[in-house]
Amino acid sequence: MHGRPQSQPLNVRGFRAIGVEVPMTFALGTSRGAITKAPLLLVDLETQQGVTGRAYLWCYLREALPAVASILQAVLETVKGDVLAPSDLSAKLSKRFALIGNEGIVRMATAGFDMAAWDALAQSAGLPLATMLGARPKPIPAYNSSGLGLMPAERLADEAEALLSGGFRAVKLRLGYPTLEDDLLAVRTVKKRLPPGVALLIDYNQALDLAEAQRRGRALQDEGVDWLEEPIRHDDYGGYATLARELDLPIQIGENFSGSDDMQTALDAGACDYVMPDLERIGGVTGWQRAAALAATRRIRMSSHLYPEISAHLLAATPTCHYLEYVDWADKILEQPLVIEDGHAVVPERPGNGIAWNNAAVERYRV
Ligand code: SMN
Ligand code: MG
Repeated sequence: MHGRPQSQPLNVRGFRAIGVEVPMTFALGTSRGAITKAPLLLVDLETQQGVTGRAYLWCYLREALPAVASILQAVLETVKGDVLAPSDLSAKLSKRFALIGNEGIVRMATAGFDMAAWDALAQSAGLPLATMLGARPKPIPAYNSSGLGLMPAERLADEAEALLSGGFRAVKLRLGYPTLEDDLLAVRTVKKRLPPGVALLIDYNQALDLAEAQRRGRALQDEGVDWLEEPIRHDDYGGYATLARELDLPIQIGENFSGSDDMQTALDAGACDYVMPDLERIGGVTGWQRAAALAATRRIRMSSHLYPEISAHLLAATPTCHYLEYVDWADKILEQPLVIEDGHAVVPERPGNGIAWNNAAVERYRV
């Protein structure tokens, strides 16, 4: 025998889960309410061999942190001692949780386990996660989504400009103001300040009904925006199909796909032009790969939702890679935050997904 020693399988030993609330540089006003602090559950997956896999879960509400941590305990009871084989354990866990349902916080917990499991595997192989999935780390086009929430129009232009530092050539603006005229004012205010060639993406966070989405969509399609995200309730795929047929504006959905089955249903319905799955809802790295395969066979452009650190690795291995959604919301608790260069995410070359905690910051923001 020559070359490297054979790698050992890893076995699940336990979890550490710590809830933090990290102040955000820019408050995020959405049509569903404002967020000023990022409620993150930091997950350490310990293996019997001493390798620790890491991931964080964006929990939307502070109150969800202990709930997700508690489901992680039920995950542990199911997989403790098992060989760390994410696809196998994803099947085992979905069987275990079939009665409560593989949705919501159950899905978040199992996805967090899956993400951390892939990190541990990549670390033990000495490879960046992207390479474990078959790709070289490469620069991923990113848009800055860290701000531009709903706010008084006079503050929008300065914030749009601030979001361009790092060389971003795309930003996302939240809409869903009380009237179409307010939405148009926000778009025009931001467009006026953005240099030519910078893409503007708009996100309604499900604010409208179908008739109002048709009306606002028709008005917005002449404003030079590059996608229209979640104008109506996330699972109304019939309504989305109508919008996708009628509007010239590309329809973007996906942050609420619960597993790749939802994505398949949406694509079968002709609900959208682009997709943007969210790691904790699509089912972690394992679920993402299934979604990426669906997008590839249908030649649909695929972007990420949140989790820029892990998503960068995944998009490197996604054949129809479109945009990485960049947010800086975890930067303060990471030892090495994701680097943006010339508007692109730099996929780190270090083994694993590249996540390590800044322990002093974790103590400061712990809840
Ligand atoms: C969003 C993300 C996270 C919290 C609230 C809203 C938004 C997005 O839908 O796509 O960034
Ligand atoms: Mg969105």
